[in-house]
Amino acid sequence: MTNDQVADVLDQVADLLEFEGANPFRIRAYRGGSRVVRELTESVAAIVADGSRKLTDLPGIGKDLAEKITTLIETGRLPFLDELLARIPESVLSLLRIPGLGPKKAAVLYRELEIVSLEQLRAACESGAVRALKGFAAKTEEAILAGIDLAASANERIYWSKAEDIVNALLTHMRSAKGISQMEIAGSFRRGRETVGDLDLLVDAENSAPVMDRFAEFEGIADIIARGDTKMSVRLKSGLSIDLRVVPAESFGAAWQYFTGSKAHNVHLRGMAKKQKLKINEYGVFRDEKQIAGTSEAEVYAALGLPHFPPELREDRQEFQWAAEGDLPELVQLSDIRGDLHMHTTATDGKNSLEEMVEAAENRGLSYIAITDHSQRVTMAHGLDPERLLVQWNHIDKLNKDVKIDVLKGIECDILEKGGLDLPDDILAQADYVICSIHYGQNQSQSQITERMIEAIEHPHTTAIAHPTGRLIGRRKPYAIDLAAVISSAVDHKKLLELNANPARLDLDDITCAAVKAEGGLVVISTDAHKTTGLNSMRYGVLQARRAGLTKSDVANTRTWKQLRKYLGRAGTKKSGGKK
Ligand code: DGT
Ligand code: CA
Ligand code: CA
Ligand code: ZN
Repeated sequence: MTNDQVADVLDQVADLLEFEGANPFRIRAYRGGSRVVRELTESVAAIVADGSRKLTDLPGIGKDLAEKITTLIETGRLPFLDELLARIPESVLSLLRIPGLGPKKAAVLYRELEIVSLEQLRAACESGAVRALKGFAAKTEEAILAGIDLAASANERIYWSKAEDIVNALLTHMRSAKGISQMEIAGSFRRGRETVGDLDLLVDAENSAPVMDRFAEFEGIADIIARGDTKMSVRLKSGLSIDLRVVPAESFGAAWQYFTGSKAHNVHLRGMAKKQKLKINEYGVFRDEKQIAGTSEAEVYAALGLPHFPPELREDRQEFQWAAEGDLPELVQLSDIRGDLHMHTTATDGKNSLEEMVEAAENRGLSYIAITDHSQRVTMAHGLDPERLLVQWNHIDKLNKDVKIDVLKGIECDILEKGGLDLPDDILAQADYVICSIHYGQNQSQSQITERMIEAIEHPHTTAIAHPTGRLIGRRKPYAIDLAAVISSAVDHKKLLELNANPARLDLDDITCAAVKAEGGLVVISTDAHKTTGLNSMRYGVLQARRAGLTKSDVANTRTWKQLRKYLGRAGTKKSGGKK
């Protein structure tokens, strides 16, 4: 459990206590404890695990709090929190998190107006019932309404990978509907955005009624928001909405183009059409009133003299300029990927053994992988010290004699809080592949973090930087870091910057990957797999790379290991360097 996770639980307890009107000292103790844990530069779990140390030695952590934190870390649960949660209606919890409200005010609303949900709260604000309460004003109402919108939009978006599961189920479900000639997903999902707000399904059918009837039967629908002749919207129990549009064949391409977006791309397109005295909308491309294109997307773009843009590029970033120059990049594909250079085993926090990971990689057609378990500093993951690391490398040397793929001796070496790498140079010198990453001291200043990172990049044994910003999409902001400086240093020293393909990370993001390319650097797409199935995440990374406009040559691991090793200027060891 990370310090942030522990702190989040303590904050939640404080919120709930405050909601219940508990003793202010008690509330303050939890809030104080949360702050201490969050700002701690070492892992609180490590302190708990270390028998010679006591949590009560930390400032602001008393005996009661120390016990609670220990229980939480050792069992992953806090019974005291469960008790609080059992006493409070679940929907009230969403009220506590609204910016501008807070637990105290939420408690008043609950007591005085019996408000337990966001919908009730919105209605109460709009009716003026809230401002009539003591301690509330018209301004508070406004702030709460703004907060509701913010909270709603913050929770709405889901990871692309999650959306994909729903898309697959949806398409399977819809295939048995009567009279569907074509069916496609549009919107942000098709563009491969890292998160998806809602799904947009497009169907070509002459008769919309049977299509909509079938749509209404999709499993997990909570309510039907709207149903018209050609358009229908539903909301799933999970909160995700799906928009369905039924269009005729002669407009299918135009509609697919229009509803794929992005909006910015479409706006640009409309402007270009206007200049050519054409009109473009979801029904087609028109000269005067005559439709000149619409059945296929390619035809729609061609009517405007444009190439058939890959959906991932349709963000009105560089695609129109590329098209004008006749120089649309040929985007990297999953089948271009030859190796995966970041993964874990049971030696640290992975769930599968070295042999299992190797076999899984072979089954996926990879020709090389790097085993990169955590280094010693990452105590919670049971990180490797030099002795255990050398045992693993010895094991890899032996294994390499029996397997077809190249298994590289790697390490995910922690960049220490005070700067410097977590393992001695003479050990790192024996590695085929060294990725460095920051796990601790994420709250340091931008200059501190950037300095640590650049020092790691400059280290002669470093090959790549893993998840360079530390963000977790929708959950944890990137740490403060000067990415331009990091990119320029990586390019200067011929070091790779990772695009971590874990769908919750996708770190670096598309815009930063494009910046790496622009500076002449190489991105390495890695899964950071913690189990064999984690290797399947490569495609999320490839999708993100495509959004960045990366081609095969911009991605390090489309090369053979021999080519890449040469680029990196790394000596090949006899067993893992020389085969291919
Ligand atoms: P999302 O759902 O927030 O992840 O993002 P999108 O891009 O899927 O947005 P959505 O579902 O609101 O609309 C789907 C597409 O429909 C959008 O990408 C472009 C098109 N579209 C929607 N509204 C407009 C509009 O007002 N103007 C234009 N030109 N296109 C629009
Ligand atoms: Ca959408
Ligand atoms: Ca939509
Ligand atoms: Zn890792």
